[in-house]
Amino acid sequence: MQTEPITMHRRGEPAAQMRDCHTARWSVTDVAALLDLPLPDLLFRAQEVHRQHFDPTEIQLSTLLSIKTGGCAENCGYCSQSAHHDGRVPAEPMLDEAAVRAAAVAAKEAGATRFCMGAAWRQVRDRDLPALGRLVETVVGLGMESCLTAGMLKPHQAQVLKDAGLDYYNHNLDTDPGYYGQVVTTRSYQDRLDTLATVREAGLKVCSGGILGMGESRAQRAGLIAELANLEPYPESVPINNLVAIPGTPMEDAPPLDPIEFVRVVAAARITMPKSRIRLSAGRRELGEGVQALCFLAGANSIFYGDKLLTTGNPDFDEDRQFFQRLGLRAEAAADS
Ligand code: SAM
Ligand code: DTB
Ligand code: SF4
Repeated sequence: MQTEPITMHRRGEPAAQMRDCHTARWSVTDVAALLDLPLPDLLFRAQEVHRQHFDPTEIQLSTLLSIKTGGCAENCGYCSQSAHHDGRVPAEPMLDEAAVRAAAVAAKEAGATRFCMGAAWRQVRDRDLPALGRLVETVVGLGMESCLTAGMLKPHQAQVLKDAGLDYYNHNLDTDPGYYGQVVTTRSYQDRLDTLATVREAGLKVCSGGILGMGESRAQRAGLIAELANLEPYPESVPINNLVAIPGTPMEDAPPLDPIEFVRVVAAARITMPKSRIRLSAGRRELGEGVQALCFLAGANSIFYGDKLLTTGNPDFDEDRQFFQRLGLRAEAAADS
């Protein structure tokens, strides 16, 4: 019996035009073709997909807290927390439970539904697990979704966090595999993929995205989106960061990305990962309100909410509430409200 190669078709589109690999759901060429579309066509396609799966007026709000700042052993070229860079922030001890609870309560009162905790570690150590578990329980006990980003994870560690009630683990692919070596050399792309697989196997939801504006090409931006979209299954949450060029880091002089290019990548993320929360993450201030509004039209439906990210600034609660009011957007309701 003659069998045809297994090729997944998107409705109404000849497979040959859309895919140059039989197993990948999105080839880099597919994604590059999206990025090359005239902007009105790209936004129209993104909006069609967005409206099939979401109310386009509803935005999910995540608040971020750095629970362990600075002193990181990795050399990520964009990061103020790497011990390798002149522009490093001072290393601080891990926050205690009371401080984390207070920040989470304030975030919940301001309307955030997810609380994300970040630690400047290359990897989680077993001796930190009990404290991390208690912080997760604190956040979950407040009726918020919990997210942690703390570097590489081993399977038994992912299981402890899952058992503590953790909902999401954030671990970004950051860029195209072929550009990764220009960004960080103390770990490999495969290390990142392995941790994402570990997170998935433990039954945690995956939050993974990247950074735009690190000097990568459009083809490499397409490569990042294809990598994320071809994860099986693709991440539930996709943060798209606009590089914050921090003085004293190797990327301090990176030329700002054309903001329209940022909008295009958001649209491509929406089209290729239709059911994900696509989050406007670092560097929103630098994008400005007009570009952020275009991103919401391109399918972004989540933000980091609160005046600080990990070490850099972000619009404050009031500023974003007023911005949403002007746009006719509303915050996702909390599960228990
Ligand atoms: N150490 C953990 C790790 O690397 O997975 C968690 C914290 S790390 C700061 C989380 C993410 O923040 C990075 O993967 C990167 O995508 C993003 N990020 C860090 N510094 C940034 C910057 N200056 N501009 C934009 N995004 C940044
Ligand atoms: C993500 O993708 N972006 C957030 C969160 N996940 C951990 C972090 C952004 C950090 C921006 C630079 C800083 O504040 O140091
Ligand atoms: Fe460390 Fe994460 Fe910063 Fe890299 S991005 S230097 S792993 S804190």
